[in-house]
Amino acid sequence: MTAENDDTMLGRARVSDTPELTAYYGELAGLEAGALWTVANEIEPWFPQPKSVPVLWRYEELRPLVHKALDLVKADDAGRRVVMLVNPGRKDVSAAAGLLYTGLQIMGPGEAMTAHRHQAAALRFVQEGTGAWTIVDGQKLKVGARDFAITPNGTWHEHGNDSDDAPVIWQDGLDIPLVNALDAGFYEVHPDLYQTPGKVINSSVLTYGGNLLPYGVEKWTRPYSPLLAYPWEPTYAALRDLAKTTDGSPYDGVIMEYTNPLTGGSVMPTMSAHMQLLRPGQATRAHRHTGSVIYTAAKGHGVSVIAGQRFAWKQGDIFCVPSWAWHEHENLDQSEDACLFSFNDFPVMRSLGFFREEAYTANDGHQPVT
Ligand code: 1HN
Repeated sequence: MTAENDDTMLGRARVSDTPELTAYYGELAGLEAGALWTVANEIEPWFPQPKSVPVLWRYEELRPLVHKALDLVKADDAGRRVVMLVNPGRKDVSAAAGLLYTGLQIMGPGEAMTAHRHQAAALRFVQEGTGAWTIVDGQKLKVGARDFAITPNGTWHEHGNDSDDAPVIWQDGLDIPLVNALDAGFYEVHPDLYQTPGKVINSSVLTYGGNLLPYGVEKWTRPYSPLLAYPWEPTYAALRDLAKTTDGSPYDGVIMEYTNPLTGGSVMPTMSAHMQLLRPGQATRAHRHTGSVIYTAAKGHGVSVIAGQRFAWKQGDIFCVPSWAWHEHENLDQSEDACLFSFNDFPVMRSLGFFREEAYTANDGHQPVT
C-alpha cells in the first residue's frame, strides 16, 4: 500500500460520506463554498502528480503534416503557421508538458511575417532550412540548422525565410501555459506591422558571442540575455571540449546551459535551455526533479526511459519529461556521439524555491522498463 491511499493514516483527510454530510456539501455548494476535507488529499499530494504524460513526437511523422500546412494556410492568416505538440494530459492548456508549449513552425521560401509582441517568452531551435531570419527588437538574426535563439517576453518579433527554394522548419518553445495560468497574458501587433532592422546582422552574437565582456557598448539592464542567438558550431565545439576535461553528469552526460553572458544565469527569467552530449554507447543513470523538460534530438540516435517507458529517438524527434518523472538517456551509436537540445522551466522552479532533485539508487541507477 502506498502512502497516498492509506486511509488509516492520521493527519490526512479520511471522512466518509453520510446522508447528513452529503446534504451539508450541497448547502455549501449553494453558497459557492466547499469542505476542504473532500479535496484536501487531491490538492495537496504527497509528491507532484503531473497530468502530463511522457510523449515522443517523431519528426519523420510530423514533417509531412507540417509541410501540408504550407499549402493549407497563409502564414499571416494563421498568425503563425505552426503545428503544436499537445500532451494528451494537457490539451486544455495547449501544453507539451507542464506549463511549457512547443510547436513546429514552417516558413516557405521568400515568406515574411508581421511583427508582434506578447507577455509570453519564446525560444527557437532550428530543425531544417538555411534561410531563416528573425528580427527581435530591431536586431536581425540569421539562424541555421541546430541554432538556438531567444525572443524574450515583450520584445517585438517577426520572422521570415530568405531562401528561394527550401522551407524552414523551426521549433518554437514558449511559456504561454505559465503566463495563462497566472492570468498575465498580453498581446500586441506592431503599429507599423514591420520593424526596421539595424544594419548589422546578428549584432548581439558579434558583441557578446566571444567569451569576452565588451566595453563601450550600451549598459544592459534587461532581465534576459543580451545574446539573442547561439549558433550550433561553437555550441557543439564547447561540448566536445568539455568532454575532454570531465566525465560530466551521471544523469545527463556532458551538459551545458545556454547562458546570459553577463550573469552566467539562464537566458530568460522563465525558461532555460541546455545542449548535452552523450558519448558513443553512453547510458546515463536515472534521476528525477521538479520542473518539466522538452527535449529535441539534435544529433544521432538513442533511447530514453521516462517513468519506466522506453522511447527510441533520432535526430529531429521531440520528447517530454514531466515534472518528477524518472528519466535516463542512452546513446545507441557505438562510434558517434549524440546530442540532445532541451528547454525547461527550471528558472521558475528555482526562483520560487520549488526545485528538488533525486537520484534513482536501486538497480545500478536504471529503472525497470514496463
Ligand atoms: C508566437 O509569437 C510565435 O512569434 C510562435 O513565431 C508560436 C505560439 C503562441 C503564441 C505566440 C512566433 C506562438 C507565438
